[in-house]
Amino acid sequence: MHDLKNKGFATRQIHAGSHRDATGALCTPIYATSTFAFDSVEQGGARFAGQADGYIYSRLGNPSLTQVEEKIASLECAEDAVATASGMGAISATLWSSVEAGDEIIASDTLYGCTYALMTGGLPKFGVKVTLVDMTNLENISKNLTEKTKVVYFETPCNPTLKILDIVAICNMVHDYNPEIRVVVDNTFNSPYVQRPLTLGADVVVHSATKYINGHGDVIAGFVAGKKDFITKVRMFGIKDMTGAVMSPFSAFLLARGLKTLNIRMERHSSNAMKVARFLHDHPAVAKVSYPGLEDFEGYEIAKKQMDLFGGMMSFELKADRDAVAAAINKLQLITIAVSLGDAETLIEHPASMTHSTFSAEDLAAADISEGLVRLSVGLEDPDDIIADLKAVLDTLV
Ligand code: LCS
Repeated sequence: MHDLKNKGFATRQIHAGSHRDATGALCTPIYATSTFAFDSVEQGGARFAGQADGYIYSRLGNPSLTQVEEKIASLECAEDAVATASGMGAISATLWSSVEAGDEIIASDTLYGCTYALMTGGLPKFGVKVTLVDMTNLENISKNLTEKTKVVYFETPCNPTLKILDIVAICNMVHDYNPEIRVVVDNTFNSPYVQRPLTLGADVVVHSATKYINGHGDVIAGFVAGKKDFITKVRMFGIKDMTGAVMSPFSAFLLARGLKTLNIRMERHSSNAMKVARFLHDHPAVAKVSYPGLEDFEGYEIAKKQMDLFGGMMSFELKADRDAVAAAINKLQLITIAVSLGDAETLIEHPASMTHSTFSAEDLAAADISEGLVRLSVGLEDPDDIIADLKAVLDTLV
């Protein structure tokens, strides 16, 4: 294969991981096989002992998965990456590979609802202490660091409030305290085209590839990217033994197809979102818009520093009570009411009753997820049509 090391992002998103088989097929086939034949018992033994290259069984590796793993490693500027069955598979395999009973995790207080459930309801059952803090104030992290801290975990922008956390500042502070602490960043809201946390000091990146990486709303998938040793541990322990969260070859095929247009999609998601955010910002029915590209948004300066674009996600609050907010959302014609994000279709949801319904009332308040908060994943439709759909409904509220 062509040496891609010094090639641009667009070239790598298309060509990285592409290994032509004997037929010369342009696109990597779907290797629909659970197991792989050995030439002899001895060869099988050598492969299991890690002394010989080659595939063994598809829970440990498969050529369709290798292709997208190499693409994500290249795009995230990582030594290695491993594909998982879902974003939650990536997060849980990463954490099971990082902590044991008695260890501590410091996590952001604003997280995707199921990550929050894992942190507050799952890991503590196995003797892992998880402390949730507002990471916009570094002191909240530093005062909780102990010799038992193994992982510092956050998303930026955070789901669903779009709060921005300073990757460089957090990594420097944590690694100054102890370079062994693993800083894990969930890069789902951005994709590697928009932000590359490993180049900013993070140790591990996790993704729900269900979102922008695939981009077409037809797959559940995830990735973990980082140093080779750790990714091998996630593959051979976190996935093989602990979660079994292996990606299917068909999902890998769809991801390879989606990734070929990642840069173009992210450019358009971002330019559409900027237009929608400006419209919402100026509408009298809207109390507040949280979009990283708006100059009066609290996270704007840090976002400008660490994100190459401002992405397709935003949240906003209406000057209306919960029932009026729900009634307004229910009247939209083009925009679809759905969880998930990063698809071609514009999706809208109400975090307090949908994606973040796992949060306790106190934690909803701590994370600033109000009853009036609405989250919007701006799609790839004509921006004027997205705005017209919102305007027709918002105008009825003033
Ligand atoms: N991380 C983030 C930031 C997410 O938004 C999600 C899913 C996950 C991890 C988990 O990924 P999955 O296992 O679903 O591939 N977020 C969703 C959301 O906001 N609405 O529906 C799913």
